[in-house]
Amino acid sequence: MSYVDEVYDLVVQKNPSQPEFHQAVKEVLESLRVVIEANEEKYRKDALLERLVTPERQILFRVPWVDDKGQVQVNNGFRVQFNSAIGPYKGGLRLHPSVNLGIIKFLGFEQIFKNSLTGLPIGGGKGGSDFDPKGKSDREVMAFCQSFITELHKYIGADTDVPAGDIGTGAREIGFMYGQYKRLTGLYEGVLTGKGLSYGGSLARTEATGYGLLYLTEEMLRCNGRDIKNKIIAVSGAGNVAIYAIQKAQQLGAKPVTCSDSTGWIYDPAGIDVALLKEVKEVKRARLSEYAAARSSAQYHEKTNGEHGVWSVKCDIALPCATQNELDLEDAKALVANGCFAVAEGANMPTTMDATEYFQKNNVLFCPGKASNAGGVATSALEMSQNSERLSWTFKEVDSKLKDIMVNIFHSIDEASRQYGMLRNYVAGANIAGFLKVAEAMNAQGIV
Ligand code: NDP
Ligand code: 2IT
Repeated sequence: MSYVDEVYDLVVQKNPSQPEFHQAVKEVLESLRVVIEANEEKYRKDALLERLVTPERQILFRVPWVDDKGQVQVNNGFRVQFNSAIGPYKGGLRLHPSVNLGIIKFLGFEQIFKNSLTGLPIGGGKGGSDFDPKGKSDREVMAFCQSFITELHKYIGADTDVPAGDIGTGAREIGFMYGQYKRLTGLYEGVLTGKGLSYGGSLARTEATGYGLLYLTEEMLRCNGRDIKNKIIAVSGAGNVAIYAIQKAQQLGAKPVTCSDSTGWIYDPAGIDVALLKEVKEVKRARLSEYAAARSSAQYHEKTNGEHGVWSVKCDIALPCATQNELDLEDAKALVANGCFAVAEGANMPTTMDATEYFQKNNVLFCPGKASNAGGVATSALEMSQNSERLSWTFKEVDSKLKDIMVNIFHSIDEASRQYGMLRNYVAGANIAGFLKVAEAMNAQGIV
């Protein structure tokens, strides 16, 4: 059996009931097959792949907090410090009832390669909890965040592990966590990113993932003889990534016509009204039905299982920006039949493996999240730099660095796909380019 297959089997055996983690590992290992098989003996002797798929450290903890009725609640807390070969662990904290160890491990594993692609010195990590911030009062969210950090603060720090936002963790949650970290340690340091601008946050971090997604998409299209102007875009999600993806798409002259949340989706043929969307989701934290109620051009559809949702709309480009495995083979078929020619992932692993293969077979330009959504973590790394030098850069400065990083990422994945004879396979290009740097660093640092 080949080394790649052996290691994949081992991952399935040693990590039962973690299908998302298996899926993320499978996708990466399949891409690496050509690289590993060219030098199989050395990789096997060094157990490089076994070390790559095994987190350096996993921290699992209890998070007790008191709700507004005086009832004690208990959640599970997680931080997976996956790989520190190229820098301190870096990655977000997800707060969502679906969070379990397998989800955090898939996200942490993806983060290793994503962070490597940014060209910045950051290792891979991820964390979170099965706490659901939806419907909780600000005081309850604060109580949870303080309890979460009371335990986690022992394991993080500006030079060791720097968490940030993800699903359910935005500026409010980062603020509560930062305050508690500072209180416990007495340190005013860049231990979290995505901070508010008044206490060490970076301009453009809020916008970074969505903007970065569009910078990369624009470059991918340009290099394939296409133009983003006037293109119809289907976007899923209505959170941090989706909102700023929609905003930048409009600035680049395209027309996003959809968005979605966990309860339903919007088709707005006149183009999404970003100010209204922000009001509904960022300010009121309400459902998308309120968007439709305030805008006559918009149609609201309740979420129903088995229907294609936003992927049923005729579009040129699809940007999945909500969650993992939200775009399956049937959705991919509907998109291709409707003329969609490019897909770039804003979320982490939103496209199932068979849907990805279907896009590739049908010559749809497909960019995986670890490349196309890397703008968020890249700008987090820029926030770390600003915190270290105790300075803050202008919006223009950060945004222009972000754009350069995204354009460079596209070229490095394109180059890797060519070098290994898989032209336009950006999945393979991203996995290989991300892996080579991490493998070299691991190799140089010996057996650790
Ligand atoms: P938010 O919490 O801001 O928004 C998430 C959006 O997706 C919400 O509209 C939410 O609906 C919807 N959603 C979440 N889970 C589900 C689900 N199970 N079914 C249907 N809809 C769902 O998160 P982000 O925008 O930050 O994150 C979105 C994706 O992007 C995630 O995959 C995340 O890992 C990834 N990502 C985020 C980065 C960042 O900087 N924030 C960076 C790189 C990737 P509702 O409004 O009802 O909650
Ligand atoms: O998935 C991701 O890259 C993020 N949620 C952002 C992580 C970060 O450290 O900014």
